[in-house]
Amino acid sequence: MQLITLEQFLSDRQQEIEGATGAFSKILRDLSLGAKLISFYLRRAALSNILGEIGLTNIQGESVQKLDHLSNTLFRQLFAKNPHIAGFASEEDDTFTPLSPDGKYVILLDPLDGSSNIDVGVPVGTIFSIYRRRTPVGSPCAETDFLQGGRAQVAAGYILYGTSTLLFYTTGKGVHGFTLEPAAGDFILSHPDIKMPEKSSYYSFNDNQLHEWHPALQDFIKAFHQENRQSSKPQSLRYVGSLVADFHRNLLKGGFFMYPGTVAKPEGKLRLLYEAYPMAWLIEEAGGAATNGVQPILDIQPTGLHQRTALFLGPRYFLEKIAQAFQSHVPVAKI
Ligand code: AFP
Repeated sequence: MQLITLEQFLSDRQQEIEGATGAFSKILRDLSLGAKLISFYLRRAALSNILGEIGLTNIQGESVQKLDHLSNTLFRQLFAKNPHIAGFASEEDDTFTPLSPDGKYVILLDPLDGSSNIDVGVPVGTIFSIYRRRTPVGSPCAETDFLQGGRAQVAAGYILYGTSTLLFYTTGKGVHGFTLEPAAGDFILSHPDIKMPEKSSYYSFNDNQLHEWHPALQDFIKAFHQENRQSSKPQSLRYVGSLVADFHRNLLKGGFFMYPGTVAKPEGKLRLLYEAYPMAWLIEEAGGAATNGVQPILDIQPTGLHQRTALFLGPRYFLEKIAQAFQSHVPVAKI
């Protein structure tokens, strides 16, 4: 097996990004360093007294775990030293942090996604997305640099802290995956240019609010279960509750994930900028699709740093069926 490190891969592919000067590679290097450190902390978390809550609530109204705080602080410190990064926005912070005025890029991060799983040793992840800034280099960055829309991403990816530590990313030229070789301390190319299987093996969603979903989706899921039960190769339910883990499994094995909204709260739970945009780009690059039920996620215009969206990720044909179900549904009041 030919060993290609992330470092090597990045330097070979630097020209993929128009006008790249090595700045982008340096940002991915920071992300991979953060990943190695978080992976190390997670493995000995119970022994280092860093499990549990910190006693604060974040902008999302969720209680902050010690490891959420540690990961957010660690990445912020790494990015603050990188002259190429003009600003940083995190799911954990109320607003963005301006960094180097001379930086060309801004970075958005969900530093530890699935953190309610940390205390029970279930995989968690980091999700990132990188944009070229819109405001002039040499000035402090502004909120508009972070609200560019999913199609303006120049790189997006995730780190999965599971049985192995994996880093998957795209720059719009396929999805490439690397596995941390702990002895060498390097990420090694393990999944070049992966494509999502067209056929689903799994379906993943939390149905505790099923009775509050849009009636079209309730009907669709009922029909799906019926069809699935009659199939000679039925799909199985797999739901971890960490988006990175659920996404990663479905990407490699084929599957469909959804976190819909309810009639009362159609925007659901997941965050457009920190979770939906990066995962949407990755899945499109791997041959799948991402919508909010009807509209491609990457076409949604952002209005705020902490905006939420319903999220459906899976094979293209399946998401088309869901969109049709929503579009052809006759509201009860109109019958
Ligand atoms: P936490 O970071 O609060 O654990 O939330 C994780 C998450 O944002 C995403 O990773 C999961 O897919 C989703 O929420 C799980 O939400 P439910 O617990 O409501 O199913």
